[in-house]
Amino acid sequence: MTRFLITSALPYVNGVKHLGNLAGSLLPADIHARFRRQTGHEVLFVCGTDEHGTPAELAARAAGLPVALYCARQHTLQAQIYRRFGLSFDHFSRTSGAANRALTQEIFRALDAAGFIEPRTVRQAWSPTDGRFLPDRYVVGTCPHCGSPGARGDQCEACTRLLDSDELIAPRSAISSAADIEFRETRHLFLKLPALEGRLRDWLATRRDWPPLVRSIARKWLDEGLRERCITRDLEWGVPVPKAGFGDKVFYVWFDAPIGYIAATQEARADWRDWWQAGDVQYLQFLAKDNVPFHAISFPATLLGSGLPYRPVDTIKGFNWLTYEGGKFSTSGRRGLFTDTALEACPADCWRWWLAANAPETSDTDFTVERFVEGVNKDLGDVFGNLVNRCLSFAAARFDATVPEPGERGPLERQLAADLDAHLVRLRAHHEALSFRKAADETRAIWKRANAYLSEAAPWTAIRTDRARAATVVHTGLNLVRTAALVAWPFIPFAAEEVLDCLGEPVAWPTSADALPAGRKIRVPPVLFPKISAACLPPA
Ligand code: B3M
Ligand code: ZN
Repeated sequence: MTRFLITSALPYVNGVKHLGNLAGSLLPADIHARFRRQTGHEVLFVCGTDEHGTPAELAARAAGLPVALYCARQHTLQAQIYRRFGLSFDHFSRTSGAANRALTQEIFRALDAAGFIEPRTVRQAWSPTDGRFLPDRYVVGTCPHCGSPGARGDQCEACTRLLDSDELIAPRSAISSAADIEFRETRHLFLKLPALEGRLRDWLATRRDWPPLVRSIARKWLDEGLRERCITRDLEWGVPVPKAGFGDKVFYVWFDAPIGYIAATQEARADWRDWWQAGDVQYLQFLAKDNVPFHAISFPATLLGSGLPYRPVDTIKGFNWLTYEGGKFSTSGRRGLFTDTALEACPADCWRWWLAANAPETSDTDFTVERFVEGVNKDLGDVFGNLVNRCLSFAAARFDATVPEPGERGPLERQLAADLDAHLVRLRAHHEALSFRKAADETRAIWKRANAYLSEAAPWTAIRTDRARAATVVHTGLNLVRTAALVAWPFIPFAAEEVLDCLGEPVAWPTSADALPAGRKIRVPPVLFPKISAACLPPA
């Protein structure tokens, strides 16, 4: 038995997340955690809100709340939504917690003592009106490249070019709108990534099985040459920098956020060291492709450079983008479907299924209402729901809602068992390979195989002439429903548990062998997946 430490990228605290955030990290991490638990492994699945940085400060300001209170509320809101989506975190933490502060400072001190931190003087925007230095995102102005008036000091959203705040034309403060910006010299701390390049390359060479998307992004960063990265910011909200002369600064959000994975474990478990420092753990991270450099390069470099015995990641599963009706999801522009509205429109299982079956793995996936409605109605309504319903209703009507005693199995049952064995081997391999689309395809194939058996064996016909044969088919069919629900469980846990409950069965990994004892009482669930239509969803 291997132990699995599983993390999903920590969603930014500012605002309810959209379906893209769910599809590209939270959901696949949950599906994998469920699969590993189901196959008998010990799993620790942690996540949390990423609460520091300028976006949180700015959003709190816009909401008219102190940033700590704003974060606390948004954390609770997100945690509730994820629970309703069935995300089975062992712990959902906050990077603004005491554990993360202490760990971040500990790791920083170790890096500093090892000589990997360098103070540097930089020119930075200063606002006399606000009486403070402005981090890049606090400076807005006209983009020097495309002339867009709303560019930020780190990036122009209109043309996506990365910027430095002193390149902006007519810069203003995002806090006060004051235009009297000056550029002054100030001292910041830099992580000497180039000095860690050798260790990073050696370590990366041992990560042989990374998916191509992740490997190529990591290699590109290395080959373009690592640069020293500034890890401090002039903000009040964040982890204070424990170094003389830098007491008025905090760490850059991307420095403390991944350390939050360790802090979350510390909060969750007294034996947290066993997860981060012992040998028998596989550590898997799930994240979208824009987060790969931070997880494949800067966080491992931070840990390696610190010399502290924290485990760098074993496997990173990166995802491409989910797009929305042909364009980008945008949190700031409120474009796309958001997790709270999605839950009001359809049950969590519908979203989970579609987003996993269409996971943006090898390329981007376009979400359209039409494709969603069609996919959900077909797979969950016509295939899975129909299988469960026709089999359980028939058993209820003709066998007194009791698992019948089977007679001798015929060629149909023998072929079915052989097919199921092959399906289950493939399904397991796809889950182990973190191939979510293939795992969903295989799951659907099992549901279809079960339906095909029932249609062929036709207990509703057999019962007219041969009750014993009908009993064998119904017995086989009920076991098939169990198998169908068990393979469904990582994807659609709510419906799967409802079905298993009707059969009186716990969650387990299925085999082709029959499990239901003759004589057990069963129940018929209400229609699991009533048809949905485009009218259920908010208009694009
Ligand atoms: N909050 C970015 C994101 O959600 C960031 C991830 C942090 S993971 C340590 O895309
Ligand atoms: Zn621009």
